[in-house]
Amino acid sequence: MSAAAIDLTLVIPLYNEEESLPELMAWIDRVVKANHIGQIETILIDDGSTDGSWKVITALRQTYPWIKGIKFRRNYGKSAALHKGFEAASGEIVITMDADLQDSPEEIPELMRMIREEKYDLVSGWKKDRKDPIGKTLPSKLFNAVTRRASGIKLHDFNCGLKAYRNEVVKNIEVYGEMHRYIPVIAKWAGFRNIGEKVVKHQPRKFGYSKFGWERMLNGFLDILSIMFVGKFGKRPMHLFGTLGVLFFMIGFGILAYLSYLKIIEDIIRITERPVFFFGILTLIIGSQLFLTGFLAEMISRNAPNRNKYKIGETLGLDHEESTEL
Ligand SMILES: Nc1nc2c(ncn2[C@@H]2O[C@H](COP(=O)(O)OP(=O)(O)O)[C@@H](O)[C@H]2O)c(=O)[nH]1
Ligand SMILES: [Mg+2]
Repeated sequence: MSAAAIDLTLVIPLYNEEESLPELMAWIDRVVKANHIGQIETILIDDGSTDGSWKVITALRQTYPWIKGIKFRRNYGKSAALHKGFEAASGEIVITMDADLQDSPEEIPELMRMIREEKYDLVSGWKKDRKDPIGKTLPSKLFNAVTRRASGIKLHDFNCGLKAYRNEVVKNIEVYGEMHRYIPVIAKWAGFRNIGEKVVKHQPRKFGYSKFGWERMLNGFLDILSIMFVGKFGKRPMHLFGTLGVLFFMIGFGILAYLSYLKIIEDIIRITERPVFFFGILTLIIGSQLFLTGFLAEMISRNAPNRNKYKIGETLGLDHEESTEL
């Protein structure tokens, strides 16, 4: 690698963290020097802070030339900030961390070693001894259990802000909405299956206040449905909707055929007063709707610009276009 190449990119999304930033940058600087980490860049993404965070960042850049910044005009959320940071990151290894001093920069050297030597695509931090109120840790336990089941990835702490990646990984995943919680799941769907975990130290929040509460958590639950759906059926929606549609249609058809038989052959009247009559009609309609939905989704996905873009890790003697579709 040439002398100018960047060894490490730190991506730090933040929202109203003016008090923490000077201390965090000084801490990073100490760790980088003490461990001979080499060339670094730190991309601070100020997500529409209403305090003096951006001013602090601008001032800190005078002391630490390795600081880079992106400022959003308004608050878009942590996922959007990570996405922009990932896009800009040019380091061989990319590490994300929170700006609030709860994640310790001391973990950086070991995380880098795990990516380089143990060849992980992604290493996720695990705040085993988490220094947060029970109102946060309990929902988080539940969330992690659900995500573990749904994704089949054996991580204890999916949403840890401290994570390390090979550069290629961050260029091939797309996070939006509240999907930063599921980055290991998104990475797995993108073909990066070598996912590791490291127990990391966690500090109680020193300045400011936590910005993540219940409402953000709820949106997160819907996002995993999208991820699982897009990952599994994004390129073949008819397999899901069509199957369900046919199933429902057959149930409805069966019920109505039976009722018709009773009416015509056995001459039983008042079949329309039976609850099962309405159930039959309902499932028949739902079935055909699902089928049509699948059909439309199939038509759309066939015509979408990314219909034939797949993730290509490597080619010989050929260029290939990078695709970042989910
Ligand atoms: N970009 C961005 N970062 C945020 C936002 N809310 C919180 N953060 C950052 O995400 C990290 C974790 O947030 P925090 O409030 O400490 O959540 P907690 O650790 O789960 O209590 C911190 O660095 C915050 O500054 C947001 O809306 N946008
Ligand atoms: Mg925090």
